[in-house]
Amino acid sequence: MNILDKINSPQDLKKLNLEELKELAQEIRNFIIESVSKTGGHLASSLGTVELTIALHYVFDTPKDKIVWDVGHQTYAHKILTGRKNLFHTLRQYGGISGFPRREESEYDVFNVGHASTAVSAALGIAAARELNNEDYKVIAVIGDGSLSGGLTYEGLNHAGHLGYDFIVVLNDNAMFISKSVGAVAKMLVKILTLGLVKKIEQKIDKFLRRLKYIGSVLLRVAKRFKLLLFPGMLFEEMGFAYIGPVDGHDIKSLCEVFKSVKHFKGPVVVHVLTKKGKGYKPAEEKPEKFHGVPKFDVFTGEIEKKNDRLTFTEVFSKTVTTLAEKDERIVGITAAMTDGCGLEEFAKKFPKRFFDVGIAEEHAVTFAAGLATQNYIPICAIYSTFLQRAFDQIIHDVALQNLHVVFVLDRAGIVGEDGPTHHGSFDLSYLRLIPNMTIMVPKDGNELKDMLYTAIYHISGPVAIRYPKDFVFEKNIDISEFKKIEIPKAQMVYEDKESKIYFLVLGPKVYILEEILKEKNFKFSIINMRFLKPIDEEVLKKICHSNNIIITVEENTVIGGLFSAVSEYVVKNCCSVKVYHFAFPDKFITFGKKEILEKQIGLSKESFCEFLKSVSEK
Ligand SMILES: Cc1ncc(C[n+]2csc(CCOP(=O)(O)OP(=O)(O)O)c2C)c(N)n1
Repeated sequence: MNILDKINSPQDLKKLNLEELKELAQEIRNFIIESVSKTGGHLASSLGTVELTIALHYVFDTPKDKIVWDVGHQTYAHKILTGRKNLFHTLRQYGGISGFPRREESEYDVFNVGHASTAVSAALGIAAARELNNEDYKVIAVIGDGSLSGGLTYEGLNHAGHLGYDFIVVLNDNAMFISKSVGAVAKMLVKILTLGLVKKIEQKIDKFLRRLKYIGSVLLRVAKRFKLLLFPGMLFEEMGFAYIGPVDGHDIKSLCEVFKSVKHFKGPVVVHVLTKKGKGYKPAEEKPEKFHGVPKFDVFTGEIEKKNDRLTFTEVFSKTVTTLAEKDERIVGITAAMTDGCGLEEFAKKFPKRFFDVGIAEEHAVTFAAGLATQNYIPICAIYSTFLQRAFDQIIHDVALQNLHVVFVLDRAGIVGEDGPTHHGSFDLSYLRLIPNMTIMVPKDGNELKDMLYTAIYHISGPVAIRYPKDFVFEKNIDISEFKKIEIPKAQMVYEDKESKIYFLVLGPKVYILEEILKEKNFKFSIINMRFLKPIDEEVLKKICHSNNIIITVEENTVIGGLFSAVSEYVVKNCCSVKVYHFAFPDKFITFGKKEILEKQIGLSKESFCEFLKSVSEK
């Protein structure tokens, strides 16, 4: 029997000696690699935190002591140690366990997460509740260096320093976000490790430790033993934190000793831990960005399952923006730590000066784009639908209010599948439609995306958004050298059946599912590709919104505030007597799992369309 077989909770962990803990780390690592190779998942970050997770659960008294993870993509070892080992093969699968911490899943999951930079604020809220209740437990926020590029983390650190509660922040520094890290703080973390700075810092230690009295002498002993630095200066000290580190994040002994000593520390403290992304699995160590979020792969060769060779919307955007930027120096590309995911890798290579990865800082990305737009640049702000939620006020206050020409490109709009509710792009049509001056376009395929980007850059003057799903485009090949202006806000009659009263008004690629139904089944209806949500094509609505017609809106967005709302508003405003039905996401958070399964579950599949058509045809 191996050690992992005997571990069902952190209590079992506490019975092990150091050698057994080391052995356990290896077993957990193998277990994660083996399992994720079959399910896909966030491998590299989770491999980097195996020893850190073991040490935290070994030293602290969880779940009484509370560990709050940032992003949550690095928590596989945490899941395995906290009673979910036997369910781990269901990771990210419909009905299985989530790829992120979820309070519904375990008492050890203290705070639900998926977006970055929330841990310090959430953990501080928990610490404040502890103080108000006169309770006694530890609160530990585990943040990545990536999280330090997001403003929310500083808001939390600043407040924590002010409150002065006992509060531990573990900074898991692997010198990477998804790909290489960006920003001044990231550079500072690297500098901390260089000798010149170390020397200066050491001179400050005495003064610092004198202030800490008894705890100071304990920390000094630990520091000497593990060759750690203790220094009060720099960023964290200014914010009211004590700092300890850097600690080797793969040395369980050091980690346990350091955590044992900070456990008794009074006030806020940062423990700086150095880890390697992908640790212990060579292919992931060598290509951590490829194994950040990875599909199935071959454990022995490290070969990642190939997607088929169809083009994705992301790839079409990537080629289009690069082609247009070749001819126009005003075009700049902006991303918030998602260069690859958003399709800006090639742009970054070709136009390094006109490319800006701002870190995990969506609010900054948008206001930064607004600043560029005031100086007649044309910023292409490429941010996933779910992450742009962060920058709602910046879109209103900094862009739309001044009617600035910023082009928002929202990838992953709609259901994303296995990452689940924190990552589905369910809301952008709603949160963008309510903003004055905004134009919103939704392409049904790659050619339309290409022409929409061209139209957004050259034929629209205020803020404009183009949104598309994580999916393949309909076409096999696309000629990216020719561009057509799309008339604003003209919808496209894809198929008209003059004998039918049924009109599908569609935003996005579901046009093709309806075309398939027309070809394969014996239903009669018309399909209109709306293209624009805002402004909406009132001409087309005027033509079809009258008695006896049946209008059905189709959109990959929550039912509140998108196309169904826009058409309903038109119908009420113009006193049209017409029936309007909708296919959209329900007003609920949608779980995780394969996209096809989720779309069936929420009634956005081919079968659901057919069932509906059958029911209205029978009437
Ligand atoms: C608000 C937000 N923007 C973007 C992302 C996408 N994202 C997931 S993990 C990650 C990198 C996080 O870096 P770090 O915390 O250092 O962890 P690492 O991946 O290096 O282990 C990013 C940008 C996100 N989760 N949340």
